[in-house]
Amino acid sequence: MNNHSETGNSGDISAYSSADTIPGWNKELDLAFSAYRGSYTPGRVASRHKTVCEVLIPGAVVQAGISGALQRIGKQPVVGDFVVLLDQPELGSRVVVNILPRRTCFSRGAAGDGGGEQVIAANLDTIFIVTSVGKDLNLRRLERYLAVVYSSGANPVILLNKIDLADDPARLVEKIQSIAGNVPVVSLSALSEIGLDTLSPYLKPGETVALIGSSGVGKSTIINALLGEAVQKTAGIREDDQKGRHTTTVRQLFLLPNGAVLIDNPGIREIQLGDSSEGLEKAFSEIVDAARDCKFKDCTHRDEPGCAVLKAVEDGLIPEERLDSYHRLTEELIFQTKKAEIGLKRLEKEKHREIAVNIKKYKKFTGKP
Ligand SMILES: Nc1nc2c(ncn2[C@@H]2O[C@H](COP(=O)(O)OP(=O)(O)OP(=O)(O)O)[C@@H](O)[C@H]2O)c(=O)[nH]1
Ligand SMILES: [Mg+2]
Ligand SMILES: [Zn+2]
Repeated sequence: MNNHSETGNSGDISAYSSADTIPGWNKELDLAFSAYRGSYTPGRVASRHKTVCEVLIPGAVVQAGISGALQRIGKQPVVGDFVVLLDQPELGSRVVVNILPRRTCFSRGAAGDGGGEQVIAANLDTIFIVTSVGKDLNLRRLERYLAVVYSSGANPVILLNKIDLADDPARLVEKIQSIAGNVPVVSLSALSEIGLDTLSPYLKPGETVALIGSSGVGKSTIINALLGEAVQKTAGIREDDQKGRHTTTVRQLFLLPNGAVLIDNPGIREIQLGDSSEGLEKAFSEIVDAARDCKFKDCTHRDEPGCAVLKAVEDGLIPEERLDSYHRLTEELIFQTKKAEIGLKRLEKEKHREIAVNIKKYKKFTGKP
């Protein structure tokens, strides 16, 4: 069915062409889509560019614009979204006219002082948080990732890549496990193809897995290894600082032969917490559990008498660095929330000003007082 492929030049397209359904499609989506008839078809966003999306439809990948109505209400289709397409054969084009309900939603706090969140991928079942042996391995950063991933609704799994470079990978896994709670930690080497099989429980047909992490940790190399072909470009680390070069620049969806979906992401420099209070609670569940026995309901676990968390630290049950981390991230979250509120207020003020100006213009135009 290769002749159905209409766009794209990347090596992954052929992988789609054998698909006769949309990977990840389920009964709920069927129900949501049943409201549409006639010239509407369902699809899944494979990659997103400024004004167009590449959309996976049964047996092909097509390009589609984004309807003006969607843009006006600020609804942005993202990679992984299941969408409703309107065929316009007379114009020879398709447009995304709606986004079907998202099962999970991975966002990050948007840059800039307006606060708010930016959804970057949708309908993910699992998120592989990828780190690698060497300088990238940082427990504090992993805690932050865990909080953000938990708040997306997807299940986190931590991947320690490049174990071919480690003397004692088991010790590193143990170190990571100490902050990961029940989150699985998988060690592997994508380059030497060690440990790739351990990922199969997360790569079931119809399941969607996204890979996130710093640039250069090997996300694209893992995708290539799992697909068994070099669909994604990968690149060397600069010798001097071990920082990656941001080789992947576009977020993109790939299909495994068994029908599982992989999403490669550009490297993340620093992940903002955004609206992750629930995620933070999950990422620090041992602190939240201990806090149930604090004397005061609003205990901040800093210096209050009868604080069960401080007691657990004293008794060596919770490492002090964990509590420090929890405090730091909680403060950051409070700061982010305040910033977002200020941003919202300012937006509202601007809107009022705009309305007042429009009323003035209208009065001038009609001559009404
Ligand atoms: N030694 C070793 N090197 C690896 C391994 N996996 C990846 N690399 C190398 O690490 C470098 C970066 O890999 P990429 O896959 O491009 O990293 P990435 O995470 O996709 O980076 P961005 O696209 O920039 O976010 C490449 O030179 C890979 O060959 C591994 O298991 N062991
Ligand atoms: Mg990459
Ligand atoms: Zn306390």
